Amino acid sequence: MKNIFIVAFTLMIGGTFYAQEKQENHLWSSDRPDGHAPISVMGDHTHHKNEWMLSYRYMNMLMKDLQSDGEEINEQMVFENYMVAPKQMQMHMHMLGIMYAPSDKLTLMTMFNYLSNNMDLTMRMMGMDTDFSTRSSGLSDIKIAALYQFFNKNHQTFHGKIGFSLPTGSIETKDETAMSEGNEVLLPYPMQLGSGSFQTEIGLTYLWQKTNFSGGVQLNGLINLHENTEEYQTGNQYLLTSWLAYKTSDFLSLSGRIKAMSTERIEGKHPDLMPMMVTTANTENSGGIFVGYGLGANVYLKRLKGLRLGAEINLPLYQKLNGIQLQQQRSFTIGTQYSF
Ligand SMILES: [Cu+2]
Repeated sequence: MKNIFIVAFTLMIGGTFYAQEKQENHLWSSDRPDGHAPISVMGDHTHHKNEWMLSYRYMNMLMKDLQSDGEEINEQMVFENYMVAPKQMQMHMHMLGIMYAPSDKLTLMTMFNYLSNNMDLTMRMMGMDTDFSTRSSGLSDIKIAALYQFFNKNHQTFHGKIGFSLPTGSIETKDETAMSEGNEVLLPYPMQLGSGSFQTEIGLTYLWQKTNFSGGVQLNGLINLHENTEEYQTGNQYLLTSWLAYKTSDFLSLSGRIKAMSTERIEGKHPDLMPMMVTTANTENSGGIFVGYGLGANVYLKRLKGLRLGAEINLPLYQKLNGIQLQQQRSFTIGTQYSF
């Protein structure tokens, strides 16, 4: 009789452990190279209680070749209505991120971005072309956010994001232009470092895992809460992205991603910017739809306490931009993440 009790008790304890282990085995886990999304995706994962993460990313984006409402055009057509045509723009961004989880459900994050922009333009006056460049650099808008995990079971997890973007980036950046006769003048909208407005960011992320594959879907909205001090507000932005990753080993995964982004036009106008001067100073030429794809790789060095390296290249598939704008070409992101 005593033995039966011991056997039953052992089975019960064993069963409980088994059930617990089984449940743990069914959790979605970040403990693999594809446990983080491709490096260009933000707020894709949550952390365990008391875990910190530091991250650094560098992004480089090139914009080149003009289009007008989806149709490719040349400079000649720009000069019919404007004095200056943009030729190309390069954006470099350094992103420093901090994440901390006060609980398994809640993760807090903040991100500091340092931006530097470079635009090459051509001025046509009385049939004479003059090429020139403008530059801007500095701190961009600081972002803070909270991620809340709604569930984690069956190798799937789902979390929401609510965040704010603080108007720390300058909207008064100046530089010399071909027309400014040596004076520094206000640069057009795309060369400014911030939005000038408090913005709210709302996002939803769904993640799933199989033995060698994983993937995710993220929906994000960035919404301006008010007009800035210069009587305009940048366009609200909506992003939908989905990725698939293949885990080649315990330390390397490869990923493919699609991304669709819709940006609204700038509302209002800065009183000091003259829309006839250059296409980028006219708010009609802002916002649009961009669809692209990304190819990436994640490296996970578990022996170095979970140090990660990631790289992703993004290329356009389709873009229909409002008015006359430079088209987005390739962009490239590399980064590292360290959890402790
Ligand atoms: Cu993290």
